[in-house]
Amino acid sequence: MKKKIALIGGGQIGGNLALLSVQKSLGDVVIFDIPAAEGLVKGKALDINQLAAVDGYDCRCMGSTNPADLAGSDVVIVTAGVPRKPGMSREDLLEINLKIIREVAANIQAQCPEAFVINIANPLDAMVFALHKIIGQKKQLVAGMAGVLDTSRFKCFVAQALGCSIRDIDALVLGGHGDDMVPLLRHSTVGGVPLCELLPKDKLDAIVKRTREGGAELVALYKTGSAYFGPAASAIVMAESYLLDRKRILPCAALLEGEYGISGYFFGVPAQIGAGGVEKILELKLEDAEKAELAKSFASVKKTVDSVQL
Ligand code: A3D
Repeated sequence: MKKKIALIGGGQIGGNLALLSVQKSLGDVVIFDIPAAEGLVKGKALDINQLAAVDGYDCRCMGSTNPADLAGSDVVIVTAGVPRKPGMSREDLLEINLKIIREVAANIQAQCPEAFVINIANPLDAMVFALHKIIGQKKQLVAGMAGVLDTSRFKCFVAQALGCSIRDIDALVLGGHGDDMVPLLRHSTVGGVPLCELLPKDKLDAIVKRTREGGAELVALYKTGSAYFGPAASAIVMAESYLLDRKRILPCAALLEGEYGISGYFFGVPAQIGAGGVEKILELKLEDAEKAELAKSFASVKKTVDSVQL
């Protein structure tokens, strides 16, 4: 039987999620949004169904504003919320997006409480925390997408600096989805060669800075919103690993219970995603300086999460 993918929020990222889900034959798609956006999501679904004939995709898309259409979903990807505008921090979205997330969580709880939920809405680490708390699912079934995108941005800048194929870069960005995320230079390699041997320190520092500010760079260019192609592709990799039981190790925001010395918070760590959801969290042996960077990132996440009133 075909799988069912619910996209809660049918805006910029939601539309791209729908397209990628159909193109990768992951399952049938429901793009769900508020009544004011009914035409938008019905239009996107119709447009994608018409495109399906061109390349012969077998998955179908529907646009809906009826929560009952979420029932039976295997995966839910949440983008419902407001994106940043130039000059805003992700934390500036907390109050407005928290209101939306409460409604989203209630719909998931009522319609598809067994689904694997991937959150993209910002501020990422606080919204995924709120979703998990309200829905009350087991921790394996909720994750936040940020690390795949942040790592992809890092790899993009390394490939540009070296003029090499992005495929040969192995890297990892951990921590919160904020300006103090932690690209792990010591663990990054290019074709097996340590990255730190290939670029001088000033170039590496510039890549780390640009990665940390990668979201803001796009907000400044787009002016009316934030990135959408990269975030959609990154969440689809997580959904695919769950639906196909790929057991890929992907950096994502998972609920920690003692790993990395953190308990009770979602935080970006390498996690194995398979049919059981977040099946395993991998712990890296970090040096003192890396631990200090991760602690700084966690302090920012904790501050935002602790201000969440549910
Ligand atoms: P946008 O194009 O505005 O789409 C958001 C959609 O959510 C709109 O169509 C809204 O109508 C819809 N929506 C609002 N309230 C509800 C509700 N209660 N139920 C269902 N749908 C609702 O934004 P976008 O797609 O560009 O971004 C979505 C979110 O992703 C924002 O919070 C961004 O900040 C965030 N984002 C995160 C990343 C990460 O890497 C984590 C990257 C880029 C954007």
